[in-house]
Amino acid sequence: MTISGLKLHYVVADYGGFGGPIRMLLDDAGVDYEYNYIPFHEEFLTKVRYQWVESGHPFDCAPMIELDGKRYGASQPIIRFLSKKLGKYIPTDDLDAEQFVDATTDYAMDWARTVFRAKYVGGEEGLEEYKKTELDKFFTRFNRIFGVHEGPYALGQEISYCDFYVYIVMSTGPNKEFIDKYPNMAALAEAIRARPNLKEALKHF
Ligand SMILES: N[C@@H](CCC(=O)N[C@@H](CS)C(=O)NCC(=O)O)C(=O)O
Repeated sequence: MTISGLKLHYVVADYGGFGGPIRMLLDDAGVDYEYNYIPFHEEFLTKVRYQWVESGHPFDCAPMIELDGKRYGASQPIIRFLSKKLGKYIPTDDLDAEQFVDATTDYAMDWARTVFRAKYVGGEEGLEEYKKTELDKFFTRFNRIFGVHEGPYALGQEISYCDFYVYIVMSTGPNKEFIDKYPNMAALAEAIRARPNLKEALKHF
């Protein structure tokens, strides 16, 4: 199925955060969409989220998408919904593989929250502490997860939506300079960087 007239609302100007994987997937699939960047503190927290709720959308966090006159909330549910619509990026006839993709994404969100907290709450000190106590734990975990199937992607030769989450989190903050120390992560980075439709997106990392 093709997708047209999609609007994505999110609070980070580029490809970071929980909206980034959705953007990468849409770019990769060659889907045209409108990206509505909403400055978080100035507009989203003070105004926009209340407008959404007042107009009947019960999920007051970003990202949110609008498609065919309807609104859908939450990063992972949105990306699964889009993958199913596209018939790509999610296994359709293999529940075990689907669970693997889902679990990989869930663990990537744990990693994302940890690194975001270190960066935005802990500042320089938080990042130093993160590098000492958490960075290797997460990289080692993901290097193991990506060793299950014969890569470069989590499921092997075929890309799935979890690869976008993992690529973004491993490129965030201090993580980026450590990618090459973990061979399966380096292979994922190389494969993602070689995808022609991602050229523009990758300029932001
Ligand atoms: N479960 C949601 C949560 C997303 C989320 O926390 N978004 C942040 C912006 S990155 C937000 O809207 N925060 C406002 C709040 O937590 O009240 C998802 O995964 O999309």
